[in-house]
Amino acid sequence: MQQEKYDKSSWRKKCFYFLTYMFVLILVSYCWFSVKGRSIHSHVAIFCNPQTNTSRLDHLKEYSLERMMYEKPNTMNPPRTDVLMMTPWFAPIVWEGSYNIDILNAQFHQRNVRVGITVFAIKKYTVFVQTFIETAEKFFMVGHKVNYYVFTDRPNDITNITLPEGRQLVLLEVPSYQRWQEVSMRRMEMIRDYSRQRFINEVDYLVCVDVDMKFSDDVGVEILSDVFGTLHPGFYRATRQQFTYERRKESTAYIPPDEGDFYYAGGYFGGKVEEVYKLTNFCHNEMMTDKNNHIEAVWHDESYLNKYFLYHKPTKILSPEYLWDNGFGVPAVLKRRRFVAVPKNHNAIRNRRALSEDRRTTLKFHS
Ligand code: 5GW
Ligand code: MN
Repeated sequence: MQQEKYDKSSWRKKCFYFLTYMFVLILVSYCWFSVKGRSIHSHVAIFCNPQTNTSRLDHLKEYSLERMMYEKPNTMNPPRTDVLMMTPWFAPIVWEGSYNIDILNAQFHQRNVRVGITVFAIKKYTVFVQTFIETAEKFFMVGHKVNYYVFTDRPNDITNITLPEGRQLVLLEVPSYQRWQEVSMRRMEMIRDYSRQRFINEVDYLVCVDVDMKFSDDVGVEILSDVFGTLHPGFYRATRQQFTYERRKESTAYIPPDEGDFYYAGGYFGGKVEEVYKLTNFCHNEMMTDKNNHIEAVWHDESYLNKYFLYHKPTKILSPEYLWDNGFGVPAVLKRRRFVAVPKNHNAIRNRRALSEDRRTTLKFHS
């Protein structure tokens, strides 16, 4: 009996403990889940709460133009009807009369734009540097911040030119290649490498041009855009069939006869540093692929540039006003000659082997 009584109370006790245990367990797990659930909710709430939300849009710099006096643009009367001023992908083609430089200067001054201009002066081409910079000081990006980047194998041959505040000359010593084709083509690789290391930290835009040139009229911020190319003076009236694109399928620069918008000049392209990096990286890589396959595109770097622009459309195009050669005369559509080839004494400037492969002789033939 005693034993039975004892067992009964012990069973009750056990029951009590068990129920208490279960109650505590349910209570704890309820609290735990509800806290966890709440914390998930509060996590979401942080993102939705407009009070604690931050955005880049809260820190935008406000740009606004001053009051300006100029002729009203006329919707029904375009400034030029003799030339194409817009591509089918809505990139402007820059001709005299198509822009108002005062509006553009005001916009670019507010943004405190910095422009780098690259030229290569390898071997005897150092003779062109002085005229290039002296004329650029008169006409290129006047009033804006400019860095001249002169790539050369002969830094001692470049006479130091004193420049005003906000403009500087930077000499970049680079190797010279034996073949002139290689001298021309390796520009892509060097511009790419310096864009990564240096230009991206120093300038907003790059303008990459030939050095055997002089400025003879204004070249300003109207040329600037994400990525721009220039109509070759020998081909701006030409048909697709006349364009001297690379036509051998074996080359990466190959363009089929039923494709192509314009024939862009190898001696004048540019854009934001990031875009120039992408362009030069593409061209250099395609050149290296071809080199491994023992093929070189017919017009060297220019052929690869034309391939790039076919499938990566430029956001602005410069008319031949920006890259002229007086060997082509002075057509009526050309209201200004801003940047003109300096006639080369081919015997003195180029080596004898280069003569037989002269580029311009062929260009004249095609124009
Ligand atoms: C030398 C011989 C034949 C072709 C090019 C060169 C050469 C070109 C050179 O010895 N040194 C040199 O620095 N260059 C760079 O490549 C110059 O920046 C030059 O403006 C650019 C393209 O060569 P160009 O200007 O002779 O090409 P075209 O088509 O304007 O006559
Ligand atoms: Mn040239």
